Amino acid sequence: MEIQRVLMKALVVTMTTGKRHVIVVKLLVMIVHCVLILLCLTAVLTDEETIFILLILIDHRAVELRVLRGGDFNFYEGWRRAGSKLLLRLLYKRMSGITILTLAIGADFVKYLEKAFESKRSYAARHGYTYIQGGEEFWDRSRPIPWSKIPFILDALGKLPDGAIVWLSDADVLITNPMLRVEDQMLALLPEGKDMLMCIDACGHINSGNVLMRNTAWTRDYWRRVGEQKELLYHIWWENAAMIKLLETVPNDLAHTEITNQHKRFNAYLRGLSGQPLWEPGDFLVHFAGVYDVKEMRDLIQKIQAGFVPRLEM
Ligand SMILES: [Mn+2]
Repeated sequence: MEIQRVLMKALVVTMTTGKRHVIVVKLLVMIVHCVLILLCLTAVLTDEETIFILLILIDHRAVELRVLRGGDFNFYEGWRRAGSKLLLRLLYKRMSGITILTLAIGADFVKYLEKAFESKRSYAARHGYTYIQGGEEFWDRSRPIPWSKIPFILDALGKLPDGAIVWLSDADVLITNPMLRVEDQMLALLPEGKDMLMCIDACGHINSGNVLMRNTAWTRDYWRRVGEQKELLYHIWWENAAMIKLLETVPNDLAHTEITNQHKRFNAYLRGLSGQPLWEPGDFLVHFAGVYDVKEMRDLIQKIQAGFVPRLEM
């Protein structure tokens, strides 16, 4: 709030002095504008503050140009249009660069995991990510519920632009350190030429609970084919089993996928094989993989948020 007040004051000063044709004032105005633009490009301000400031800046420059050009209205309008277009492009880059997808189906599930969803909602707001929580509209009742992730993912990938970064995160995932960014915890591990990041978890398996993807033709096709693995419909790992099967049998799918063993960085557990690092306070998130009772998950969330470090039996 304090920063917003300072910015508003700076804007008022530039607005009222900008028309004086004094070179020093002009220079100061330019510097203030540059600082404001830099601020807008970082994540210090909320999206609303950013839009507000940039629109005023564009308008101010447009008015100034109009004065300089002797009231050429077309030029003024053209500048405004071009400025708004640039602004939208900049904001798009900042705001919708990363999308978090979480599917939550079932009244009990939604109720008992509310703190986990809230952790993602506030996490996304803090970093300017988009959080999309899918619900029963994606429920494919012909299959066990986890398979409904696929229509949910395909719907989101179909709407997002090519190249968008998407983090698919299970409902049983709690963000425990919101200061850490997806860019550092996950995106940094995904090489330029690959489209999907998964990890081998603390139990030694490739796990689909937290997956980072680029929205590409391959990614959309891969998920469509995951959904076609009907012989695995009742496998205890559901769609995770179908994902692994494709990675094991289709070399091109494996070539597009980065598999890391750094599970603690973005898919930490409360249990694992001996010697594997487990979730600790300060870690990015905790995933309650293999816990099938939602009340148990709720109790674990409460314990963790109260500062405890619970462990589960293998
Ligand atoms: Mn899970």
